[in-house]
Amino acid sequence: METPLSCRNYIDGQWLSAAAGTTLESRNPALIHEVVATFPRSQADDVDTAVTAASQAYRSWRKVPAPARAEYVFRVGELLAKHKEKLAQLISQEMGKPLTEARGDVQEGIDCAFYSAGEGRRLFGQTTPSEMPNKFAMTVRMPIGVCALITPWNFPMAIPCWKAMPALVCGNTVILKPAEDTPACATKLIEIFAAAGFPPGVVNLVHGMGEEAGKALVEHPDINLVSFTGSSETGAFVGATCGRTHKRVCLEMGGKNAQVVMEDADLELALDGAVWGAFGTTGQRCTATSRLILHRDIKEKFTTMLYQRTSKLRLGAGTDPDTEIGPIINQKQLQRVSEYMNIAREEGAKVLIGGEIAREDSLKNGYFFQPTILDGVTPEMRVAREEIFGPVVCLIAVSSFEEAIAILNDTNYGLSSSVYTRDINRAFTAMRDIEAGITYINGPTIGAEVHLPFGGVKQTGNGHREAGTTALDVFTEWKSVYVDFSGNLQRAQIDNRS
Ligand code: UN1
Repeated sequence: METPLSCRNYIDGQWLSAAAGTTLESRNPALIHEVVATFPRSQADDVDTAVTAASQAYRSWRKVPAPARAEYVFRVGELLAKHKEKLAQLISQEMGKPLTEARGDVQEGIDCAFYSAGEGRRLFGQTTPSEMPNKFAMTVRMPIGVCALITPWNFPMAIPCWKAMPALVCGNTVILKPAEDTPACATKLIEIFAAAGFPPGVVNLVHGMGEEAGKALVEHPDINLVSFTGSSETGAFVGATCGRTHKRVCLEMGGKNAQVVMEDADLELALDGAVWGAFGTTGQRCTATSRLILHRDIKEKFTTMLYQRTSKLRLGAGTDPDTEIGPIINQKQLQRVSEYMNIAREEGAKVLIGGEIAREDSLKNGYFFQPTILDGVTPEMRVAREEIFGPVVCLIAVSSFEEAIAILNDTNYGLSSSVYTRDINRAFTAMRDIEAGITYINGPTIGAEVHLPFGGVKQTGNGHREAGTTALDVFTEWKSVYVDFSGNLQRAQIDNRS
């Protein structure tokens, strides 16, 4: 076993232990005896040091021209590309996803770097006429200040990148608080930011537990914005705290995403989409397909196809190139997925395949759960309504397109959605009527690209969209500027009226 990586916080350009000297450890979810990294268990005083550094750095960083700020981010993209393979290996080891997907995670960070860097030369505002003569009117974007970025373990490279990169280009300073399960990934990522040469205090990293370091960040009076991706429970706390302390907050939380397969669909294509959407990343994406809404005319055939494909999926460590399905992230999540199986059975759903923790010799030292299909699910069952975040998909039968869309929408969440059909009218109806932030036609619910807005409606989020140009609206404030060159006092609404 290799020596565990010793991770530190990164504050004001320096790698530091927690002031109290306490540490935590992360483990390989495929081999739970293997400690991947130790990392600081930071407390409120460590958070305060980071906030002070970030506030200080903000004063000058906001004045660095945006194209120059963007060049640092571009360099991060180049370095991520250079170290892509090594980073992907680490993601597989610490988070568990298969290498191909881990490479995708890093690639999403690279894409985000190059896309965000381009914004440094845009950051467009608008000019508009003034109602008064000899007066210009325009809008400009201003940074917000010190941003706390609280990120999950499922995309340990991509999600910190899609928050930090636009935030930095917009002129903010950032403090990343990554998930406790993937501190080594966060450390390697921030080493790359450090190597890109940002001035001290512009990019900071504070490790620790959500209820300690995370909470202290959200409550800190000098944090101006919190961007959070994670569970609905924690999101509710973050949102309430930011509401009380008047911080801007961007929340991206759960999903209960559905893929509809109509009777006119290309079933092979829909099958590929369903398997990837439901079991890719072991179902641990907020965009994962957790409901398959199947038209009755094809349900039996499609279920057989899905069963056969699912039965062949290879479970294993993400670092093994043959692995298709990696482990669940930790014991708590494994327990949660198992408990949903009991709930499903009690409610009358049928476990068609899977439904158990994998006990094979090669898997028993990790948190492996068999890919699972639940049949006979009805929309009111808890398994059809609550986010499971594991390799579990529920089959729901419908008799019409209208019924399919109604059931798809019958959820408190609204992140991703998908419809497989060859009927263009149905495709456009779906686009109009589905209540979700993302709709795919003839594609799976996962796989969003960084240059389009990402986020959801209802309880998935709070109205913001990260990624795409809308990320700029998260990380900037608008200012309206009037320049009067008339040399007179011009009273709008008064002097230009008789
Ligand atoms: C997430 O699970 O929080 O669209 C993010 C996707 C990925 C991002 C998922 N690009 O599936």
